Amino acid sequence: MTELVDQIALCVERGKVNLKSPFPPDLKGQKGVDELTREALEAGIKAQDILEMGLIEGMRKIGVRFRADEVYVPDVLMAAKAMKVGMAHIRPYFTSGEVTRKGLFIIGTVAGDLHDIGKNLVSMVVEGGGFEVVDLGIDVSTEKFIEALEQRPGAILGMSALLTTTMANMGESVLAVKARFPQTRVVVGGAPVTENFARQIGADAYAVDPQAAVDYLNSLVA
Ligand code: B1M
Repeated sequence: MTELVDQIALCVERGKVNLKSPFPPDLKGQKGVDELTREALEAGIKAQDILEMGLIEGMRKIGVRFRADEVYVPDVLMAAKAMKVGMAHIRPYFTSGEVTRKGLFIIGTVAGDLHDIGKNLVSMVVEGGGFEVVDLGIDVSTEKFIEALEQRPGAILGMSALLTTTMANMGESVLAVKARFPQTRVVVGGAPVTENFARQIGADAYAVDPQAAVDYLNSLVA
């Protein structure tokens, strides 16, 4: 069993989607996450174990390697694609309650800001980390963040900003969210954002990269 689950983790990390996928070239002609996840379920391995020790573990590894500059954005995108294919097989077990997610994460790029490449990476890696993710997209107003939290109380909130000009909007949104939902945890990130700035605007955490966001979320649900 461990071997099959380890193989799933490796295929997620390497972005090997299925037998037919030509990427990565050195795994051409080999099974990918699609076939291996199906086989693991058929072999009676618990969906929760496949999720945690296979799919999530693979995404964790790629997140750590991305942080270390050993891999780049396309590698994370391929890993997320492979993860998604595996998740499609696990999804029915969420519905039945046999598999549970760690928590709910709402994320958006703040008002006035259209940059979404980094935010999308965070979304994917957090989902790969075992959380349900609601992505509000770009140019998200304070009202939209608040509305999303009203609909999903208990969610953890993430905000991304890429412009020095929109960092101010991030500050306003955090302030308003905290006034309305003092118990909501807010994590912020994006190229111009710093630990110091996060503290100044009253955010609960600063994440330098997607894996740091996952680490923070894990610390909240541990
Ligand atoms: Co814009 N842009 N851009 N841009 N753009 C930057 C950010 C800029 C630094 C370029 C420059 O001048 N050197 C500059 C900002 C300068 C500043 O504010 N000091 C800039 C500017 C000025 C602008 C415009 C104003 C240009 C203009 O129109 N005159 C304009 C603004 C539009 C707007 O938002 N209102 C604009 C527009 C655009 C495009 C639309 C063309 C395009 C965005 C496309 C898209 O996102 N779909 C774009 C791009 C691509 C860039 C650069 C080149 C690349 C950004 C990127 O995607 N990086 C950027 C210059 C650069 O960074 N080299 C630039 C890759 C991505 C993986 O990294 O987003 O940092 P990043 O995300 C990282 C981390 O920051 C972190 O994790 C990610 C992975 O490690 N992270 C989080 C991000 N969010 C997080 C949230 C978390 C945790 C971690 O928790 C919640």
